[in-house]
Amino acid sequence: MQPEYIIIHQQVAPYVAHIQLNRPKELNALNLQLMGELREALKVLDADEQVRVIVLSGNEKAFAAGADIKQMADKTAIDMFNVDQFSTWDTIKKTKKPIIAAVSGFALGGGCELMMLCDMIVASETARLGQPEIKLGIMPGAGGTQRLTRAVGKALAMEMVLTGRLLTAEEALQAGLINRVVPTELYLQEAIKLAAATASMSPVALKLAKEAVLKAFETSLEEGLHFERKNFYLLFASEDQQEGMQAFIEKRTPVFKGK
Ligand code: DAK
Repeated sequence: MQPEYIIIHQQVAPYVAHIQLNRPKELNALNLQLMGELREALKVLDADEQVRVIVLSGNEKAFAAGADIKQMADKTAIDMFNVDQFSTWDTIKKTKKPIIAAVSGFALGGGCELMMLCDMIVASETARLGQPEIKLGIMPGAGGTQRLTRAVGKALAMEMVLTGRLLTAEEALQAGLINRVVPTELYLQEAIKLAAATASMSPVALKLAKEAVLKAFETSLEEGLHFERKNFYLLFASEDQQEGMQAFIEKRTPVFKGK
């Protein structure tokens, strides 16, 4: 069945797919259906050999203005527990291929958390990022207190989470939350360019390298280094390692197969 709230663009560059959140009237508020469609699309693209990197965007006005407040407003704790949205978020988190967020306009609450689940972030100069849940009498629930704090440090994370203050794109860049800020008319193009450069690498090395970087947030240095070493050795079992090194020696561009 065709998804209603997302659009999937295949091969926007070699080996790059683009998922666009598409609930523009509601500023891409993340209702359950949209999140389910996103989860399923990512599962399919993660298994597709023609895709090595995924770009995730909204539109110029909004990446996503958060979880759908109207859908949540009358829910009880048990309703929330029974719906178990976390399994959807966990599935998204488990995507092995790199995801690059192309962010313009609002990325708020769950939208900011979704952005932070991505591996690199290209923002337009009009982007406004933050965790305004406190203004609704709640707090971030999908990683906002943890990933934001790890990215920007305690002082700024506390200010954002406790007062709901939004960051400009430039502030987010200075704080280390995002990779780059570009003029609004270029944000998607630049994200696709970054995705294409990434997709020209060995897909098997990309997945193992992504896994190792993410491990840094979950382990001690010693365990992380041990994990890195295992993934490093594993790549020497790949054809792509032989191709990459041979191509260097022969002064040509490598042709990676993901094997
Ligand atoms: N939910 C539902 N509708 C939203 C929305 C949202 N988050 N954000 C905007 N809209 C709707 C507006 O209601 C309006 O609809 P109509 O009134 O036209 O029907 C339409 O989008 C356009 O919005 P505005 O008229 O408000 O547009 P403005 O340009 O004036 O303002 C704004 C833009 C982004 C400043 C404003 O819309 C706003 O403050 N929006 C709410 C931002 C927010 O508070 N976000 C955090 C939501 S709480 C979880 C995972 C995650 C979460 C929870 C649980 N689990 C895994 C369990 C996350 C929670 C959140 O994100």
